[in-house]
Amino acid sequence: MSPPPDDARPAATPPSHASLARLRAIVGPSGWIENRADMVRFEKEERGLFVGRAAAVLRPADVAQVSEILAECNASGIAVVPQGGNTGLVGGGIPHATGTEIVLSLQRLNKIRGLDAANDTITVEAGCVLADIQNAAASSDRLFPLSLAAEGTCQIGGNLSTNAGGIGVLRYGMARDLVLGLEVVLADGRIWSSLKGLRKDNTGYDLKQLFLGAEGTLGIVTAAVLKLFPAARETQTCFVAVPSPDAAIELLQRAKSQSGGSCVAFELTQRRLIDFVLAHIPGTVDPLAEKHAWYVLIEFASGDIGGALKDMVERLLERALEDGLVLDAAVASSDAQRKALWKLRESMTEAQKHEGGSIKHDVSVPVSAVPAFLARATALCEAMVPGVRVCAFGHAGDGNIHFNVSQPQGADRDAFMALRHTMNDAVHDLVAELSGSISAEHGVGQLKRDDLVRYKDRVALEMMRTLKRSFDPNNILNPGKVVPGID
Ligand code: 2HG
Ligand code: ZN
Repeated sequence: MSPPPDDARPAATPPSHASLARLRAIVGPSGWIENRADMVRFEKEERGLFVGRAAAVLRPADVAQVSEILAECNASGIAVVPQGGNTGLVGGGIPHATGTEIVLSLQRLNKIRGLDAANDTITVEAGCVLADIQNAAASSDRLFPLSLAAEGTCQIGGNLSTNAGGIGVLRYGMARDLVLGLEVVLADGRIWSSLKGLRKDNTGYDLKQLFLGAEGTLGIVTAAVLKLFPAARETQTCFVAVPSPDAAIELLQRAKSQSGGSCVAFELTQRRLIDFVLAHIPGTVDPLAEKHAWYVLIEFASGDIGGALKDMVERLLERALEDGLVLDAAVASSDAQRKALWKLRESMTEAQKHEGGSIKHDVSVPVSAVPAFLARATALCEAMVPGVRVCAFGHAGDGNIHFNVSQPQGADRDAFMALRHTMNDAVHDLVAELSGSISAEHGVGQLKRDDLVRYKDRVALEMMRTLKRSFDPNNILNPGKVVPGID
């Protein structure tokens, strides 16, 4: 099916010298980058899959400057590509190759505006690095639970704009579930300031949800009020060998029902990822003496320090071992051991880069369908390209699998990557058959925009286009991203 025709929104035009001069005057010399060498890092994603060209990179110092920039761009028809830590994987923060768009980096809006411990909230600006927010929460004996491998670099504005997931979704939900209030600059420069820390507010539409996961196509998130949770007093982290994905899902059910809500992470991986990590990431060690086909990294956390959590985990693993759901397990007995277990998991993306081309699928299916998905998707890809090395891992506790496929050893990288679309379509068709989603947590960006036509409900797409046109009639906000049929 081809995308519906563009209904003639005005295309973004190259900025005139006069517009560029006005934009430069808004941000001043410290917020303006125009020379090629300094712009390059804002124009490409780390994997090199998306490489664009910007007319200029603007680094505003505050929300007032963001507002002035958008007012100018809206009046002059200049397209704006908002960007956070540039750790995305779908080309959402990368300008097109036309050189007509400006990149709007939010990195200088990096203040923590306040923390209300009694209300369990923190108010942060879009450019705050995720790890800095976690640390600020921890220093007030609180937890900000959004956690993902890029947390030392990614920025909260990007996390919210892509509705990031990560390892804590099972217990705490996605980024959109962690937001109580937002400050957003609209396409025409108006500032919508709704930085309330309320858990109950039934005064009509929940407008903030429109901007969460919208990848900057409806407005630019400049600040947010985020939920905090009690800090954990005791943590149990287990690296568990299981005979199959079916056993893993059965173990998940037991972990959830027997742990009184303390199961915070449940990450599944096949052995190949562990081999890749051990081969390429210095300082990593295999936690178990023997090799097994599948593993889960499970973490439990509790506010209680009485040892009950440890006892519960021991009982759970013992019974699962007796019942054949678990083959072997290592439980971290120190913070250093815990970190070593998580390092294995967090290094998986990096380790795959050393094994040549990788065709990625960030997909979700109902948790109950994870084993069937893994078996069928593996068979499908192995039949399509004999010798491919399936690297399936991810957040099985919430049904999100990173089904990445590494090229056969010694194969030509470009020839393998040329199969990307064919393989994506086959895997995504299977995901659709299993009532899943073709983008679980990495977003849509440029990569999956046109795939939405094939997989997303027609009425849903019509509503998305209606929203886009009404919030951004001149199509200046991240054009060509997320919403198919509006260019
Ligand atoms: C993770 O869970 C990230 O580690 C990246 O979402 C997944 O490499 C990937 O495809
Ligand atoms: Zn992930």
